[in-house]
Amino acid sequence: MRHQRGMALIIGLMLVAMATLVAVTLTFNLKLDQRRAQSLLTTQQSRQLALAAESWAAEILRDDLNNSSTDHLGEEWAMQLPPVPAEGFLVQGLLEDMQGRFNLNNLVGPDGKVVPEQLAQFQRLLVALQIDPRLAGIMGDWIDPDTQSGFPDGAEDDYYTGSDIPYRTPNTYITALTELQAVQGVDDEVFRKLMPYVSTLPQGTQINANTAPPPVLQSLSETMDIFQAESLAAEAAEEGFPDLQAFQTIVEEDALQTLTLSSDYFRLTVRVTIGTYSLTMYSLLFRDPAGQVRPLLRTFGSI
Ligand SMILES: [Ca+2]
Ligand SMILES: [Ca+2]
Repeated sequence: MRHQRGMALIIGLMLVAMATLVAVTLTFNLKLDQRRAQSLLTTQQSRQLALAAESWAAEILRDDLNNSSTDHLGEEWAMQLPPVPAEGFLVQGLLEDMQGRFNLNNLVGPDGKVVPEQLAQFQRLLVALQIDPRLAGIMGDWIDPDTQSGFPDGAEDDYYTGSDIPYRTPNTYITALTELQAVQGVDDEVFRKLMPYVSTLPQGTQINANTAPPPVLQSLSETMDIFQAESLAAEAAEEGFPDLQAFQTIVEEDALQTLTLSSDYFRLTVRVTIGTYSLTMYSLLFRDPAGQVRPLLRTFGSI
C-alpha cells in the first residue's frame, strides 16, 4: 500500500514537472517571439532614424553650396554635432569630406595604366605615415586590369592564389575601403593607419586642399616637409584658402592640377542608439554642381 502511494506520488510529481516544463517552454517561446518582434522593430526604427539623419545631412550640404563656393573645416557641415537625445533614442552624426583624402582609384587612369605621378604621390603618403611604400605598386596591381605584376613592387594572382585561402585580384576600381584588408602587406596596423587618409571615389577626383590633413598635403610634393604641411593645414582650417596661391610656390604644376578648394563627395557616419541596441550607417554622399545630394553607397553595421 505504502509502495503504491509512493509510486502515485512520483507519477504525480512527474506530471507536475512535465506540465511545468510545457508551460515554461510556452512562455519562453512567447518571450522569444516578443523579443524577435521587438528587435525587428528596433532595427527598423534605427534604420529610419539613420535615413532621416541622411536627409538632414543632405540639406546641410545643399545649403552650404548656396552660401559658399569653397569647402573647408570651419563650415557648418564639418562640425561634429553633439548627440541628439530624443524619446528613447540617441542620434550622432558626422560629415567628412572624402576629397581631403588620397583617392586610391586615381592610381589607375581611364586607359587602365598605373599613373606614375599618382603612384609617386601615394608612395610619399605611405612614407609620411610610416608604412612600407611598396604598398603603392601593390595597390596599383590590385586595381589595374592586367595580371602582370608591377616592377619592382607588385602583386597579382600568382601571389594571392598562393595564400591559405586563395583568391584573385579584382583588377578593377575599389568601392569600399574594407577591401584593402585583402591586399598584400595590409595588416590591421597598416589598415588603421591608412584608413583616415585614403578614399575610394570614382577615378579622376581632385584633392581639396582646404580639408586635406597634413600627411596628404605633404604627399603633394617631394620637397614639402611635415611642418610646411601642418602650417598649410592650420591656415586652411581657419576659413579656407580662397585660391591656390599659397600652394603655387610649394607644389609643382602637375600636382597643382590635382588640387581643388571645394568638394563633391562627403561621407556621413550616423550612429543610432535605442536602449542597448546601436546601429552605425556610413553613407557616401555626392553633391552635384546644382546642389542636389544623393547617396552613392550605404553600409550598415550594428552592435
Ligand atoms: Ca562650402
Ligand atoms: Ca592587376
